[in-house]
Amino acid sequence: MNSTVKRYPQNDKGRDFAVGDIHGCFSKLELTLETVAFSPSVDRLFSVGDLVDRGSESHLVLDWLDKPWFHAICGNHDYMAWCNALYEPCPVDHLQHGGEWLETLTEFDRKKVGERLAALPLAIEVATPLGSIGLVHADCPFDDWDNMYDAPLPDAVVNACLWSVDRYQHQYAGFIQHLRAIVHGHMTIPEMLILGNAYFIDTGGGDSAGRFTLLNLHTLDATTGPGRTYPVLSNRRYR
Ligand SMILES: [Mn+2]
Repeated sequence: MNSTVKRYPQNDKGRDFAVGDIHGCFSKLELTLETVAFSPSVDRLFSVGDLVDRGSESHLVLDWLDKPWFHAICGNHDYMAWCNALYEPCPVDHLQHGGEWLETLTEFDRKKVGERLAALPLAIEVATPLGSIGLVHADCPFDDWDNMYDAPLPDAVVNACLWSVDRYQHQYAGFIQHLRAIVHGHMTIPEMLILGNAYFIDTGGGDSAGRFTLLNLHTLDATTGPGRTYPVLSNRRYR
């Protein structure tokens, strides 16, 4: 697991957007990018992880990771997928979480997918004119972002970053210091939710029942793409 924070310098030429869990719905993501007139020559798109599983276009993930304007962190599904792809032990059964697409790949492509997803960083930090913005898939188990630079991060911290639902479930609104905002996916909700300086932006774009939210990292304004408003589910823990 690549448990590092990857840093990106400020984008002075265009806009930066973050998007929630994609889950192999890349065509729908393209339609969503059209709604903000996304310009690949100057704009950048940052994914909060869960690029693959469940959706029908997971096999396109390598094409997307090759795009120079597209940057992603590792989500719990990307983690399950690379463990499965590289025949590494995994705490959960990937096949029961939408991983059957891997079985359709050639052994060559399966290895490439595994290596590429295994290289995704656990976190990203993007410089913006008003301060740095962090991206972590599920939760940042610290009150101070600087702790993410401790190396090596304990397994419990890595697991929380990938899987935790604590901040959301407790509606914990504490601020993470040394960061303008942090962006999470993982919890699929009808509308973007802000707790302290944490922005939960997964509005189910990676599901036929939802739509993508694009968060502009310079303005922190959110734009929703085509699709329906994801329903309120009382028993859904995480995806
Ligand atoms: Mn997730």
